[in-house]
Amino acid sequence: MGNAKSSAMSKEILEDLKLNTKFSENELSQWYENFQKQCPSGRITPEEFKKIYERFFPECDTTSYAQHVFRSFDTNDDGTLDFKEYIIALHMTSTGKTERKLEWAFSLFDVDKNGYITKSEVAEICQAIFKLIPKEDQESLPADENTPEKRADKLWSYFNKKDNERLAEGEFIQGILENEDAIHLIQFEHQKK
Ligand SMILES: [Ca+2]
Ligand SMILES: [Ca+2]
Repeated sequence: MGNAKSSAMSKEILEDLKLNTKFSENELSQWYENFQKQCPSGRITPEEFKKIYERFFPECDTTSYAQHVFRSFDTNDDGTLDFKEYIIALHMTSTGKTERKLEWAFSLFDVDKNGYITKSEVAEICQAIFKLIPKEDQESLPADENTPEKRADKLWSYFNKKDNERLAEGEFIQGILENEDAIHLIQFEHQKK
């Protein structure tokens, strides 16, 4: 215990991550080292995860967004993030591939994890995203996007669904890809034009 060897990443996980992400063995080893340092237990709890978001958004209420992101990363539903879930998540959210990002966005919006997105789930995530937009930026948002409700309505309108219908993953991804304006509504970054 306590020596460098015992904290090395298992070969299995390493091979699996090399296969499933674009990261090199070197990158993965380095992240693993950092992960171990920041998180000696090897698992990130929802509370620790929330603190990471607080560091990035010190002036915003990150609670609900962090909870939703945590849920979308916790693929085995055990209430913690292990290194593999953490790296896969990092891969999905940092990759240049829009399609992978949208797959992740789908899981973010699918609050109850039943494989479909409803309008109320869209409204819930829009609420959480809106809390990450700094107050001064909120004021300069377009009139049809300057409340969480309006954003949810606008986003939902891109999918050509009735309010009581639901969206499958393919429909969600297609709807976002076909509407240039839709992608910024599922992100918290304020698009300056
Ligand atoms: Ca987990
Ligand atoms: Ca759902």
